[in-house]
Amino acid sequence: MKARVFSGVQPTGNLHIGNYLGALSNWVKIQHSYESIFCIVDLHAVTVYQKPEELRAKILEIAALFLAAGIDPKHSSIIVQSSVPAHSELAWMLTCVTPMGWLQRMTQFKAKSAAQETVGDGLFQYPVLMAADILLYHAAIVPVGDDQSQHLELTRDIAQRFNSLYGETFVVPETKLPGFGARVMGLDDPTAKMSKSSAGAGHAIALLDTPEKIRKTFNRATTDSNPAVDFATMGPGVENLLGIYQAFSGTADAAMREKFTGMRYGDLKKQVAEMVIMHLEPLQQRYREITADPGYLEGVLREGAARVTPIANDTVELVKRRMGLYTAR
Ligand code: AQP
Repeated sequence: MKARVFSGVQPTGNLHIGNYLGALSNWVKIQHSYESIFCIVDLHAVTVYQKPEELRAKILEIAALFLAAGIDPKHSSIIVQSSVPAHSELAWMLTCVTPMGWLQRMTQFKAKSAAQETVGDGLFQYPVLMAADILLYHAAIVPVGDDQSQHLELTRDIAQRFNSLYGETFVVPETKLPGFGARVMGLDDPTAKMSKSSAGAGHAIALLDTPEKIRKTFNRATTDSNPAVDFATMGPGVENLLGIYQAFSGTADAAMREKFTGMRYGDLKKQVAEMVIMHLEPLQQRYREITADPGYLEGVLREGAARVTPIANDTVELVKRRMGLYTAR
């Protein structure tokens, strides 16, 4: 039997090349080596307020982008988190075994709560729900970007704590970071990770941006005071641009040095922009085809939920029995 993989994306903001390189493109590469479940984590999205009609549209947009990126729905299950109630059920049980101190250490909570006027309890509990998402399917591998490493470590701690309290129940999952593109930085500020919720015009390249917009955004990207690429002294902005080129093209380190050493920044930006456009154009074409048939998309999500629900329900039953909760069976 193939090991199971689980990963997810929040239906918030516009999916960008950081999400693509850190998550989606790796899912596509590994999906056939595992039994794969890819999730649109809408319950995570509502940890901060979302306009209902926008959220609903975003869920379908992200599902279409999963397919456009190359997720094969015949092999991999694409699911919306809230359509499988067991995610919420298990999250509560795991909440009860998770010390608050563990959650207080989460850097993403600190960063996200600082930006909120009112901090909902859901934002604090977010990593427990994420642990439930993964542990529900006994996923062995979780392919994510580097920003999720701390949450994955917490998932492992929660699994181990539950197992030690109630007996061997959960698989303790491994984090799988991509070789290139684990942390794509903002183009306007290369000290901060590229993020969906950073609204600045020059910050991110969205997967559905037009070629003109992509060229313009790269053209404005922050570099450093050198006139041209110098691998020994380059700043984080240039490193980020080179990293994006390398991640999209798969160029080896030596070839990167040969190609880019001494290249003026204007030319570097053009090269990176064209490489990204070349990869995104077919994805955008597939996206247009997929969204032309909303019935197909809804069918994929229904089928995904139907495929994984028995696995999820079995886990909840097992956890209830382990904890001494009432089960009819
Ligand atoms: N900049 C990034 N570089 C590499 N990987 C990234 N990921 C996110 N940003 C980068 C990876 O994309 C997957 C989905 O992310 P998410 O939507 O679940 O959550 P996020 O990390 O909170 O994404 P954003 O873009 O920062 O969104 P907002 O601004 O809404 O919080 C994850 O595997 C993540 O590692």
